[in-house]
Amino acid sequence: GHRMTWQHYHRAADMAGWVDYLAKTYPDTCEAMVIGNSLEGRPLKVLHIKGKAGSPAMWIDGGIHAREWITSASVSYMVNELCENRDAYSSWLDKVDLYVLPLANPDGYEYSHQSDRMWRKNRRRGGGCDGIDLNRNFGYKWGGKGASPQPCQEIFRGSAAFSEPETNAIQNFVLSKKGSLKSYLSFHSYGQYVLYPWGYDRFVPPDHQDLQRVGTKMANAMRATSGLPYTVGSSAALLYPASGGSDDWAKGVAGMKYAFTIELRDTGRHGFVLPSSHILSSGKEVMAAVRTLAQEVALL
Ligand code: 0X9
Ligand code: ZN
Repeated sequence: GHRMTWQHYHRAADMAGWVDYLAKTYPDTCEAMVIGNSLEGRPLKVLHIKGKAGSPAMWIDGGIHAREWITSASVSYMVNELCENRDAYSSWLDKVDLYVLPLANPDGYEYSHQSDRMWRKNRRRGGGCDGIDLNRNFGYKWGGKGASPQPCQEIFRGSAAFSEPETNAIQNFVLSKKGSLKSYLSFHSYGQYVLYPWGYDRFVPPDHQDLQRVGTKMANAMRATSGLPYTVGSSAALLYPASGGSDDWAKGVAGMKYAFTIELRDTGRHGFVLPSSHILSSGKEVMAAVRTLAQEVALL
């Protein structure tokens, strides 16, 4: 059969094949869906981990930024664990529907394996420079602070909101489930932060106290598994203003109360080039964060 190890980082085709394997092996609880294709034609594979009928739903993604390998590996670890050992998690897993996209930017991810380890954007071909920052391409306050109109910048926003097939596929899928989706959780690296909107500027939404409370619970749960500290706060205040992010769109347009970006480890020693020996322990942190958020979503 198919086996995934957590000793090293896997390639895009491997990760997609293995989402299919989980769905085939656990058809009652885990379902594979293709929500679209990347620019270069790679499938955007979502694993639906089913709860009881009518449960509130959660969206989770990793790998929006190509070089942030730990995010896709950790999210993959989580879906593997939940599908293979479902009974151990049924106390909370029964109460939510999870839709998980471990690799949102497969083209960029492959490019970061084959050509440029520090690649961030997707692989849209441009006149002078290639690539669009998918986390500046979502359609809430698109083109505002911290996003560039210049193709050669790392934070190039693209020609219009949702101009890219990767962001557009997420938009279409999320909007098609607008009634049931209650949370949006995007995994990035690095820095060890739990971030909530807004990212576009230094304001907070009216329910920011709920976001701070749930964010703190997630950070505490992550720390309880690994000992690593995570700092909680609103994006623009804690990091920098950056508009067109997935989390802002999830809250501002798609109407999800709990929108978070979690920046996984580390705090800069290795940065984006985190050794693969961290996959297992980072995956357990991701599990803890998702479990904590699921318990809150179940209460909504
Ligand atoms: O700048 C980003 O897109 C994220 N940091 S990263 O180092 N992974 O690139 C932070 C995004 C926070 N959310 C928003 N600004 N909306
Ligand atoms: Zn990122």
